[in-house]
Amino acid sequence: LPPEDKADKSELLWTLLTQGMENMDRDVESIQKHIVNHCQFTLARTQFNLDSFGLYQATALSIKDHLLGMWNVTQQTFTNKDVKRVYYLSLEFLVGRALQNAVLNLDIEGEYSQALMELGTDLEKLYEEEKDAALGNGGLGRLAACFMDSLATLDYPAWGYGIRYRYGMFAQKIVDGAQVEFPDYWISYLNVWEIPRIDVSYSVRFYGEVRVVSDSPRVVEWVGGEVVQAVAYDVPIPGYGTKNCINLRLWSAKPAKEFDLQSFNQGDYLGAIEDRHKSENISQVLYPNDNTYMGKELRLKQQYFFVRATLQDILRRFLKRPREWEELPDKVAIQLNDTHPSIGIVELLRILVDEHGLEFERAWGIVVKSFHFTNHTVLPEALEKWPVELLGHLLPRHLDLIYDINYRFLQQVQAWRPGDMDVLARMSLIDEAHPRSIRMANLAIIGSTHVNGVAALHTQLLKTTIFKDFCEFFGESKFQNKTNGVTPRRWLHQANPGLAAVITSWLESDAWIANLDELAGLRAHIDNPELAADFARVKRANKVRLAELIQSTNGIEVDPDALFDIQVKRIHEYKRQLMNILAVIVRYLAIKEAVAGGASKAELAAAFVARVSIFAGKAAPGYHNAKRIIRLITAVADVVNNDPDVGSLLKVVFMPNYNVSLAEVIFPGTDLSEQISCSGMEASGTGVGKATLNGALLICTMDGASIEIAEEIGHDQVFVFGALASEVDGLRAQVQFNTPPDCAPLAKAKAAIRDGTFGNYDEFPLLLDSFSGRNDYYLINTDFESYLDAQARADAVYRDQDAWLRKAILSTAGMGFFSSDRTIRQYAEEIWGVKPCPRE
Ligand code: CGF
Repeated sequence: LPPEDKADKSELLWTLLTQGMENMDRDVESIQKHIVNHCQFTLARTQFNLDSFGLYQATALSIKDHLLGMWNVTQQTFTNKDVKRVYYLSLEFLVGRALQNAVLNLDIEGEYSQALMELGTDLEKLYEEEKDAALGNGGLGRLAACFMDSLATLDYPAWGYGIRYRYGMFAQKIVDGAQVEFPDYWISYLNVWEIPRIDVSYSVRFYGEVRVVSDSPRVVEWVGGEVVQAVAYDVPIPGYGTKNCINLRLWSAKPAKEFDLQSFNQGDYLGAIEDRHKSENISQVLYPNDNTYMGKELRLKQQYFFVRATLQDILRRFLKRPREWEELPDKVAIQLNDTHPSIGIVELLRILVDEHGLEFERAWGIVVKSFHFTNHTVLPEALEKWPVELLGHLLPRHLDLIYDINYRFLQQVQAWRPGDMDVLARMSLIDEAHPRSIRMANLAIIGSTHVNGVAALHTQLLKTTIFKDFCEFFGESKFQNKTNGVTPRRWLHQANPGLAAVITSWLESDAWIANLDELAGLRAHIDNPELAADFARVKRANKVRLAELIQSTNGIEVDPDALFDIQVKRIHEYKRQLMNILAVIVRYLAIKEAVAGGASKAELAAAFVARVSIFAGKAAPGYHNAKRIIRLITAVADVVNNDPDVGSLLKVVFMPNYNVSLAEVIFPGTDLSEQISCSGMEASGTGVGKATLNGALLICTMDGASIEIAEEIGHDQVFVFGALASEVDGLRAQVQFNTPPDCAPLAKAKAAIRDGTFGNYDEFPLLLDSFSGRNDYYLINTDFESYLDAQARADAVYRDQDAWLRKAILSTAGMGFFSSDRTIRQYAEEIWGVKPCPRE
């Protein structure tokens, strides 16, 4: 709908705007003019000061213009057709770089390459100029980014909502072998992809008090406190093979006017400026914790700031036409990415009751029908709980409403299980233990229509363990599984152009890019040695590229013909990078023993498969054991890489600053992908999908998505080991009450650490103690020998390159199911009830 002051504008302006919505020419000459225009008139660069970064910016700006044309028509189509929309609410979007992704999705790489070549530069070089948008920690944030790509590609009427953090995920440097964090000021230069929407801004209140306006009917208002302003920044998200372009709206905190005026009027100029900074703090920094919850007030502020702005925006759009509130769930589906935005449930209730005068039960019915909730973890330490006092101080009206919701809910529970006080205590929104706190997962469950886990095992565990009571109370149909997927556009088409070309040529079509199930067609050629040769050639080239990167970042020379064994992900005890490095130590000691025993070079080569063990990942800054694990890896690397006895038989590399762009180089160069979490603890894992899609073989426990991947690609392709999730509790009890001694290889590896083989660092005894004997919560000792056995099986297959390549091809061929397109289609059909809406 046109703005109110349309009448002031001429018909001419209106006609031009309408015609001009999408008039971008795609020929080489027009592209060149467009880029140069941006150099001159947006960036004010001349031939004397135009550098590569400027050219990247101008190129990206010209691509953004293409996207905006598409974006405008897409949004107009959604509005005109008045379709049901889905809103994906996530405090994290780990997007990475955008230029190459947009160029490929628009299918305009050829034209841009030529245009830039004639201008004397190289498109590929410009790709490298872009900084990663790292507004996320790991799997959860990257999943949100993959989902945006799929939502756009499949033409769903969708929007993403998030926070425009000024500082994204910290940059990691390794200084003297240890992780050091540096701020990632990613928007320090013009962020070409975003459109600041000064016309879209909402106020958000914190603190203050609840005043009763009337008792019957009961009307209250929330007043006082402080108010900040949320300003929208829009990021266009293109799909592949479609002219739809959807929106990612990120909120930035700014001081609110009413707040400033007050201070200025009191003559406190400097105080007012200081307060401006305080409000801006809300969107300053992404909390760098993955799988652990941070009970900090600022974090809750971020969460509320985010949902308050988002819900106002959603409702404004909903109310553009006259409607009944009951229509909200027919027009709007809100997906909560974890509990982080779950205070939104209470906020929508508050808006309906306090601002629009709906009666509680009526409002609650509408709320529950509008929300859906994804859980990403069963780890108790990751489940968010906000102290009652903190929440009540920051959001006093919300605490009232939480008590109301809880009271009504517990009455139902009581009717369901009369007299069962334990079940009441477990299902209550309030944890009565000190300090009393609000269980956000319980709130998200009772405030949503659907709850889903992110892999089959994980969903099963939700239903039978942490959410068992709720599953029995609400019935199984509320709890669904939506196994995670990854977008084949970024993770194969973009990251691995060599393999993409091979696949396209063998399938005689590139339809797999939009329909990953097509990969299964590779199986028809499995016995053709030429396909294997193609796979081998591409893998080697990708390993050479990775080896060059290792040389330039780590200064370590690695042999591209060695087996590249890779574990890249957040550093966490349950993911067991520690078990991996301990096995590397075992291998190192075995090589040393063989050398000491007089083995010749030929004998060594016969006994050991040359390996490069590559690690990358960030540790949360306050997670000491994770940091100790990094320290151990770098210490082992120092010794192993400089030991002349070992030579190229074994290299250990810790690549610093793992991020999306680095992952795009690592996965295509992976031979063996380590997914070795203690069973039952990795909800899904998403790196596993990226590696397998790129033809890596899996060494894994039966955990998370690995289970389903093994089923799809065939168990023969996978090196499985370790305890099953169903055995873990029993084994832990055994470790506790009847602690077994360390198995021989583990004892040897530990002894080598203790005797200073890898240096005498204070951290090492602490690290060793943390998982020794009864402390072995992650079952390293229990699983160690079967892990070594799986590694030996991997070595044996690697020696037989034909067998290895066959497994690699079958791995890629079986990955159709793990496209995020499949996941999103399931969400759309089974949870949201939204339909594709290609633009007019
Ligand atoms: O979400 C995770 C990841 N660490 O971000 N969880 N959280 N929170 C899980 O641990 C992964 O297993 C999962 O793949 C990912 C996305 O669902």
